[in-house]
Amino acid sequence: MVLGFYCDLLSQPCRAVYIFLKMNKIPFEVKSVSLLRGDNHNKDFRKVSPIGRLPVIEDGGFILTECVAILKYLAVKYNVPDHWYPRTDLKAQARIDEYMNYQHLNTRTNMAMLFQNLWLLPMMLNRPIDRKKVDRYSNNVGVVIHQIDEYFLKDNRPFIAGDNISLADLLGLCEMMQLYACCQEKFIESNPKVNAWAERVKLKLAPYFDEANVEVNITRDKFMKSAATQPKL
Ligand SMILES: N[C@@H](CCC(=O)N[C@@H](CS)C(=O)NCC(=O)O)C(=O)O
Repeated sequence: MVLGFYCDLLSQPCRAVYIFLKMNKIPFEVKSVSLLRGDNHNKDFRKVSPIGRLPVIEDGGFILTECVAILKYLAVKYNVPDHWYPRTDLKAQARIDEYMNYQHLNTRTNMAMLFQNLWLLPMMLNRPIDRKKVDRYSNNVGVVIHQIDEYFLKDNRPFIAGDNISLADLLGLCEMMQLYACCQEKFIESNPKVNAWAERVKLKLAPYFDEANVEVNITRDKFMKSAATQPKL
């Protein structure tokens, strides 16, 4: 039975799993769940995952949530090239795990919250931007970019775990695209090391990176139009 992939490409971890599946030519069937429509709260989806969040995979009746667990499972099950999640180089594997543990409360939380406070919540709830929150998350995003530069890319490593792309780089860049969606890519572009890393990761993920980010570009266009109508963003 073909692998079922419950996803919405508006979601960063869904984009990461989608790109990984495509890059590794793993056959899958998309089961579209619209987050904007609230499909993830439907009874049918709750039967698949009572947690109600994306992404989810279903492999012959085996349901798995959480993008990190999903990516590791797929990497092992489909025996993908070792650089994604090395099996024998324990230190490289640990470096990838280290970033993936760091990412949730650092890269993901702060970039997602900046996006939500600058765009999603004001737009959906028709309310003004909460400047204090935007300032707080902007500040945190600056700290995260600095930490990625100083620690995860130290010694001028081209990628987080060394010389080749891994799950850590894939997840990291997919989360950072939330900055691009709300025109805050200055945080990446103003850091030469992180910017060069982001460009390297995009090249490695071509052509699926662009394919997965179509919705991000649409969101960015909408954000730019709305920003043009506001006195100060
Ligand atoms: N820790 C989970 C996070 C999953 C998650 O928060 N997904 C979001 C989309 S990016 C979602 O489904 N949100 C819907 C909701 O919380 O109602 C993972 O990494 O897979």
